[in-house]
Amino acid sequence: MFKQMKVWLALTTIFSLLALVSACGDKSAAPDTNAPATGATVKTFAPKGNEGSVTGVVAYNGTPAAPKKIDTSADPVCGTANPNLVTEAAVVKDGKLANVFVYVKDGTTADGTKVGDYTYPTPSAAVTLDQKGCQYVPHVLGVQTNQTLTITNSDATQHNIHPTPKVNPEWNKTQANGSAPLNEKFARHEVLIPVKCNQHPWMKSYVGVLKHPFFAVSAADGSFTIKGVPPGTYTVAAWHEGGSAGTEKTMQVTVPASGSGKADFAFGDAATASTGSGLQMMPALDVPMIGRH
Ligand SMILES: [Cu+2]
Repeated sequence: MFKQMKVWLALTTIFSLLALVSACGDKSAAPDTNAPATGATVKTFAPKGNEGSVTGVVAYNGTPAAPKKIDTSADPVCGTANPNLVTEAAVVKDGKLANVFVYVKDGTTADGTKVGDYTYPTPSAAVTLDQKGCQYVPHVLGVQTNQTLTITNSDATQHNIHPTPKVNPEWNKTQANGSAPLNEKFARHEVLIPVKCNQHPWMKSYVGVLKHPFFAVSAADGSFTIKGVPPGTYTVAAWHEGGSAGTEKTMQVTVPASGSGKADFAFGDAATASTGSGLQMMPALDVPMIGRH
């Protein structure tokens, strides 16, 4: 009698534990990569007035592949609108690289809060991605999670916008010439989402989706400024397209109160070589973006 009771108690305990484990499993599988780390106190980020910035220039060492002229004969409208359309895989001018997505990847603000443990208000202003001259303008852009991305068609032809994300839902939508803008959102952090056009195979764009507003894209002269960064020490990442998933380099940057932290990056052949041989200089880490999420 006693023995039976013991067995029953043991079984009950095992089943309770199993239930607990599976409940935890469900929780960790919840589809929200924006959630702060388990146990972290959720704080809403609010500027204190002593924010600074991360500034820098992205260089391109070596000679990039020359832009290729795009054959637009499949759609005469594109050839008329943009007869000199070229590829944008590496837009380099005077050794400086445009279209690099630079962002705060990780780090801790001066008050000891990890940047990922804050929640950030969603901006009410939309970011626009235009289709103009049968290319995406801009070529690289950033939005915050759930911020509206307005997609416009300035061309006299039809486009088909087709983001191919890994963690957000995939979709594609036809946008005829003259039709209303599309308003879309991405709910989850993802750096970066490739965007293509099913009508025009050369059209490419990349959308970085971050939960926070600390990102920028390098301009034609390679320069960028990430504004409104709270004082702290961060891992700043620079991402550039190429290969299957692009290349990302990172460096540590300290932003002083109301000041500026410097983050100069370099891509290209020579930059890759120096990354391999100059460990004592703590060069920017060259991390191939394989299996990122
Ligand atoms: Cu198109």
